[in-house]
Amino acid sequence: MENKFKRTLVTCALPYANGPVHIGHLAGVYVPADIYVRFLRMRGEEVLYVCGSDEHGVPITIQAKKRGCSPQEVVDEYHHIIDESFKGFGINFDIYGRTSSKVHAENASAFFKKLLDDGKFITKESEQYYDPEAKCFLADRYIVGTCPKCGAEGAYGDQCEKCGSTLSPEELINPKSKLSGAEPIKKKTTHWYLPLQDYEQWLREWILEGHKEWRPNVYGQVKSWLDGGLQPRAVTRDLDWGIPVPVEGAEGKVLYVWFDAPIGYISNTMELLPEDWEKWWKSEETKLVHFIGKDNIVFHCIVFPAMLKAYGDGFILPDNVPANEFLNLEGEKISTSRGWAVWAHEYLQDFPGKQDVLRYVLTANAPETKDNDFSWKDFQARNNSELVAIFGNFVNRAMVLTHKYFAGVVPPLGELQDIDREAIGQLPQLKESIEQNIRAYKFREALKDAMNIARIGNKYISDTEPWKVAKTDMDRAASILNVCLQICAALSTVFEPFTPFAAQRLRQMLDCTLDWDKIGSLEALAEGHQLRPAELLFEKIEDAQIDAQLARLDSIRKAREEEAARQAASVVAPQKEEVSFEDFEAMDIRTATVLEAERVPKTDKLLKLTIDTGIDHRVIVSGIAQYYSPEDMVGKQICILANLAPRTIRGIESKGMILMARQADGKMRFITPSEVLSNGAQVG
Ligand code: B3M
Ligand code: ZN
Repeated sequence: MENKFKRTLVTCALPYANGPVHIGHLAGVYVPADIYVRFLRMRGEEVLYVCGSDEHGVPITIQAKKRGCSPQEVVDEYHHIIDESFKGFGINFDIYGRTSSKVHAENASAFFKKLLDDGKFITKESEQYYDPEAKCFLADRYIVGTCPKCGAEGAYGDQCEKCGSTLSPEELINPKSKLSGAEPIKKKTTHWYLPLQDYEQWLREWILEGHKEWRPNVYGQVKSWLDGGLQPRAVTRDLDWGIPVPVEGAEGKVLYVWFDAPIGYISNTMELLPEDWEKWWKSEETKLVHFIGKDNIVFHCIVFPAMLKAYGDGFILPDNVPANEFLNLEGEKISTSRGWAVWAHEYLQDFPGKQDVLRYVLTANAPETKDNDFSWKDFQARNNSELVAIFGNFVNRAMVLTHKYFAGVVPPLGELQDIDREAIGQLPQLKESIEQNIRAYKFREALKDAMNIARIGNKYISDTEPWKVAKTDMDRAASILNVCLQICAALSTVFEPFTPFAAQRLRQMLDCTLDWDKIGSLEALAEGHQLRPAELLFEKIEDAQIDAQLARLDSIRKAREEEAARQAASVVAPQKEEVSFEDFEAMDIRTATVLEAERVPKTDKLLKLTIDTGIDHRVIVSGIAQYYSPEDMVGKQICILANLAPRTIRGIESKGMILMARQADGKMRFITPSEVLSNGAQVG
């Protein structure tokens, strides 16, 4: 570790307690953070690992309203589910706190108060939407209307989920309050703002000059925010869920969730270490690293640092913010509201004991530099052809053969041959590369290095064939298996950050401990050391399990398509221009019965219908073959416009038109009287 630092404080974005966490969260934030923390700990460094639930914010209040319960009940439920999911994946924070805690309320409130007293805020009066029926101001999410960009109904005041546009409530067409359905009115309100523009120069120097090593996506986002010019940012809201603004007369106002949440990192540290927390937050010897997703970059690189800078008092700033891009699922954006996700807690139920597989796949495929895709087929392939066929297979062969020929005792190492030296000789460099990559937050690369050690082992045992050698030369077989077991020991250490459950099982089998220094040496396991029985490290994942997951996603996709079709069908065309009674009277609409029907040759759409109009038998050509077959039509009573000027269609004279109703999704049906009437009855 750079000698400037003595310890590392790792924070993970606080998940909103309004839903469970899914693979996007795991891949973006928690698995990489966990790899980093496990690695540093394995190297004997002092690390504090802090997370917790983010329990404020408008979506939580919306969900509570929907369910008819209190916001506290919503966050209690999800706090628990999320906490359990993390533990299930071996992500063991030193503290998993909550922003609804008393410690946090006091800390965030005091933080605000100090900034206020030190004159770090400005206040501004603005006009905001207010619900005159519910008698409260409306957060952007509480206002819905027609999207000005794509025309979709139900767009929110901050975003249209249909076309993805970012909106402001003023842009919505026909805005309505989600609370009461009332049309919102504009009302004046006062809020506190942090004048971010005052920190612009300082941010430029600190990040753009001082942290060119940050990931390009993070650095680039920061640069474009700074180049765009910073604006004062409101740190309070009119809302009844959150930490009350500690100012007299500010009833009905709370701290904005993005003001209180990052302070939550500090509060959670205080809760864990009431006496000792400042050592982690106010010492230049602490390296602070924020693991987050890309949508949180501005808050962690601009807003929170500006808050800490404004506060002063020795708070440190992040040394790095390794934000990931997004993970898609089967080619589509993960969406909590549409259910398009793989939930962490469901995975743990569906794939018991296979936490490592998901950790492995999410790391191998991590969206470190660009958005990436998770697919179940890839998940299965990586398990079956990498974890099982390479890592697991190598370890299993080495263990089983040692038990078979040497009663599970590490056999003696004889004179080394070139092939042995070559295999073992590659390990120190890979070990070095793993370390460098992890310290540079390149976890995909680090995992590749680790997997390469398994590949080396697997190739070595295949090339040396100790099961054959044992028939003629037991001493040589002993040497080969000794080398194999040294590689197994290396694997049990290098995989600790990535697949901690398997790594631990492997150490149990080998009866060894984590030992970074011994990787690549021939002394990780001493001759004569007794091994425990061999167990399989990984198991094949069968098609049936994958098919079940795909079927679940398919049903979500179908349900969504059906819903979209229903929505499209429910759109109603606007009323046409006014007509006079005489115009209507001029149309001769009457009942008729279809006598004969046939397709018009060489067309897809046309039927030739012979009908009894009560006046005559005549032919009408109608474009309804997509909706009705000739058999469907014969005998049906319909309505026609009888006096439409005749037209010749495909050489057939058509006299009149069948009345059809057309839905917005294109579906058409003919109009029929509610009971059979005599033909030629006039409609009007
Ligand atoms: N609650 C996570 C999110 O945007 C957000 C992070 C807060 S970290 C201080 O999903
Ligand atoms: Zn839109």
